[in-house]
Amino acid sequence: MLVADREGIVRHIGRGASGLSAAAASIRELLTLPPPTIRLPITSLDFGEDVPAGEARTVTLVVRNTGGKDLSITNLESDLEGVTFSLTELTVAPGERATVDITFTPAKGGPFSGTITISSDDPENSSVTVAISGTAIVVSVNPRADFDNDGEIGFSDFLAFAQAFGTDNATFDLDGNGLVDFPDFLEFARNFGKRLP
Ligand SMILES: [Ca+2]
Ligand SMILES: [Ca+2]
Repeated sequence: MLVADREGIVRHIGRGASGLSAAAASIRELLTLPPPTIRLPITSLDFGEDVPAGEARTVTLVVRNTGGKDLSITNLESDLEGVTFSLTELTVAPGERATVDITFTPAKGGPFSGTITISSDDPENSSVTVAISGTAIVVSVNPRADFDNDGEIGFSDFLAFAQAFGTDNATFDLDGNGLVDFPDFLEFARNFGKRLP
């Protein structure tokens, strides 16, 4: 009695009754689909060195199933406060991959790091981790560019600025050189779209 797998590798050689049951066991083993296997192409995610504090940034995590049965991901969580996931439960078919968007909103400036823990029904790796890191920056806003004082440097401010362009109106002369000119426009443009803290 000889049992070989699909690649032709001999899995069992035996004779007699005891050899038969051993052969049956090795055939059963070959016919059984391998369990789900979680694979992460990368084990660390970088959010970048320029995440504005208070603003959300999203990176994408790829999860593969290299096993023979459906992989059930039962939870994703992070020890870093402010991390959210596009989904925390999903099923990945054998040989397939899935993506999860991971969003982080830093509360303040400075480097940050943490860990994402993924729980699944992979019998060998029921819990795998991904390191996350990055640096948040505090974007400075010039409050003087909010000409109409509504808390936001927006289009209404731009209209007011455009009207004052070329004059000596001190309110719009952001660099204080005595004229509302192009450097003031550059400073205004840098602040455009931002809100005052
Ligand atoms: Ca405004
Ligand atoms: Ca000026």
